[in-house]
Amino acid sequence: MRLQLKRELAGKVLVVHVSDRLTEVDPRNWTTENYELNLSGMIAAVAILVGLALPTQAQDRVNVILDTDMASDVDDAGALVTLLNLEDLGEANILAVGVSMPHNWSALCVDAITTYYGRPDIPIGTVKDSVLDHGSRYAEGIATEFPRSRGWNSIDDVPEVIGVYREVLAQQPDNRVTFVTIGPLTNAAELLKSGPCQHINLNGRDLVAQKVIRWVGMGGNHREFNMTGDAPASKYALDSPNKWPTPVLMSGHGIGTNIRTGERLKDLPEDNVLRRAWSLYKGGAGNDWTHPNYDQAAVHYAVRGFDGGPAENYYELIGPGWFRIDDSEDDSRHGYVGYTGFRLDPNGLHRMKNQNPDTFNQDMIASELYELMKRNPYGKEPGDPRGPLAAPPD
Ligand SMILES: [Ca+2]
Repeated sequence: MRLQLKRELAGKVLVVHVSDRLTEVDPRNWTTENYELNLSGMIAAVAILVGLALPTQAQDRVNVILDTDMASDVDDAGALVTLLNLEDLGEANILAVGVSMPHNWSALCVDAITTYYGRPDIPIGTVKDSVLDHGSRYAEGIATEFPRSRGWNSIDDVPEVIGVYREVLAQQPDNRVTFVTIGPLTNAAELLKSGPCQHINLNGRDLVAQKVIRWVGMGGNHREFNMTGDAPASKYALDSPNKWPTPVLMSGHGIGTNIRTGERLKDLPEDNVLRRAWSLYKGGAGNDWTHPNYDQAAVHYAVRGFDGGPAENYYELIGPGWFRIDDSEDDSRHGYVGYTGFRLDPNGLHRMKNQNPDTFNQDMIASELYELMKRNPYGKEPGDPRGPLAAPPD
């Protein structure tokens, strides 16, 4: 038998031939044009055709540590919900969520959102001491209006983040962890500086080198906040002799600016946690909820942008090279110091992600992100065959 099927994939047509000849199907080559495979391979072909959303095998999930400043901008809440739904779809595995801003309600807000999505078991940690606390329009509201699971009353009760990261990393196989930052780089630097602990006898930099495959961050050039908000940390993590030892890919400011979502979150029930976060941030449903997707774009790319994932071709990469961080400039007009540059170097480990003019379709990516942000959490879909969500412990 012979069957030819087509699917639009990131602007390219994938053609799959099904024949009686045995040929391997390698999903990493989705963007090449043709495959031939025998009947036994048909299941794989159908899986490719109908669902880039079909659950992958557990070993194919992207293992993610998410480092967030869940406070000043509401896109962090959108990014966490995006990641939780990518996990529910079988594409990601959330190892831990760390908070990079010492705002009293940030980690408790993460507790509430992960509880809402049926994941009260995800380890959460927070930075305790940092120069950064820009306040939040939504973190306290989410933390106090929605059930939480961890029994914390304030930031004082939350585990210190570097200890959480080290314990989680120690338990992982080598080269399997994707470290995702959607806030300032305070925790990345402190992880590198950490010493051996009871979980593993490696210093932080060696631990990262052994366990982390890549760091994907939301961070832009020039004076983008995440790269310069804690400029000394950024300099240590990206531009020092002891800098991060794996490939680093930064999702630039312009990408998130060009991907806009938010307004359709008004369609969700008023007790949906993300709708509520947006409402608190935007000052009620009477206002325009349209908002850039800086952090969601980075999380989306971290999970779907590698190893043949459907977002791999949305972007082009600038580099390799090295980020250069100037942490000496006092820019009181912007309220922070620092300046970021990028120097091309064939031996560099750093890359900047940019829109691929041939395949980047902001409306298409916004639709994907909407699907992920609006998706009902486990057990809350009417008639959900997975059954009701277990009530969080008191
Ligand atoms: Ca952020």
